[in-house]
Amino acid sequence: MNIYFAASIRGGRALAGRYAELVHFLSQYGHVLTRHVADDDLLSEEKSMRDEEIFSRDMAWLKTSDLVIAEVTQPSIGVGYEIGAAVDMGLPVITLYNTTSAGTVSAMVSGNPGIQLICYRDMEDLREKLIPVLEKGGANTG
Ligand code: 6IA
Repeated sequence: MNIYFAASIRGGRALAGRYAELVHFLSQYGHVLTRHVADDDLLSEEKSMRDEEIFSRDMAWLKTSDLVIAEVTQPSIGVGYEIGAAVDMGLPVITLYNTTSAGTVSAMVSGNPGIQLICYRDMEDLREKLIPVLEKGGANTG
């Protein structure tokens, strides 16, 4: 199973540690195409790629994915775009939101019946909620 993991990059890297935990966890269930979103050196590495190259590569990866998992606690325009594109492609989309954060989830995510939203307190809570979904390959989302 190809998993496209989406998480904030230019939207802010405050939760980069959580993204790394998630990539590690998700790798037990499939091939994570977007491991770089958990990379600490990402913002310096990013300078070597043109934005057009980043966009084309990510959209190509999205088309080959079986499941999209997006961490939406830290708002990010790129993540929102990827979620919208994935919904248009008919892919199952699971969004993850940490309830201990000060923010709120966009209504474009929480109000969309085609997107599954998992609210979690901590990594342990998230694992418990994600495992049954991942074992079904992301089926029956929404
Ligand atoms: O607006 P944001 O930058 O927060 O958007 C983040 C989302 O856009 C992520 O889910 C990524 O899939 C995608 N994205 C944004 N920048 C990059 C990027 N930079 N590489 C891949 N995907 C990106 C270069 C990193 C690299 C050379 C290691």
